[in-house]
Amino acid sequence: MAEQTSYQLPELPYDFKALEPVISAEIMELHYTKHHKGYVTNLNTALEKYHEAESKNDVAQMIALQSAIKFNGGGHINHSIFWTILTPISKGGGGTPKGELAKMIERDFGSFESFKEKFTAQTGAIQGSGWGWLGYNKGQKQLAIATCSNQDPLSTQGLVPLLGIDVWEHAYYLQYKNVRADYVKAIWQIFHWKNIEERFHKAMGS
Ligand code: MN3
Repeated sequence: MAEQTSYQLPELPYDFKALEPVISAEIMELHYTKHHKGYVTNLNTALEKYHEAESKNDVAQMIALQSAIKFNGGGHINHSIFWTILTPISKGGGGTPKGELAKMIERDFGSFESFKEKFTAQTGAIQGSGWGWLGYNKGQKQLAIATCSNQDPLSTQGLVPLLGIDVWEHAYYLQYKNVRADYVKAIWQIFHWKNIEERFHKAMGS
């Protein structure tokens, strides 16, 4: 069998309780050690089966595995971004973006407040499980707010992900119960704008 890369759960850049009071330690621990780890494990299993099917020229089986690869691969990509665009309040979480990203948000949404309002409204309105994103459109050289269902990665909409909010119930229910709006409102206190600005510069440059 051909050599195959196995995906790993990335290290969490802070401990489980570090994002309190916005996200509880209990949610963080389950979210990271159960949910994200599950996507990684299932992605590796699906890819292993895929490579096996490929080696047998079993196209039907290759097609059958695509939804598992999309779902678990998307879950791995999305959560790997999510952990790094958040940071504890004590380490500088929250506030507003600076520099070129701040200017582009003003250009494309009118103001930071207006961006925040639109982003919060669209993300809060996602039906069922999904993600709300701020993405960069390289072709049009502009920012866009987008929502994705399930674990579809933002690249499926032709955008580079800069900032995302996981609105699956596993991300907030133990703490915020059914009130997704409170979670989506509170999470602005822990956005790691420095990381988001770095993603933006990388997206513009490449
Ligand atoms: Mn999640």
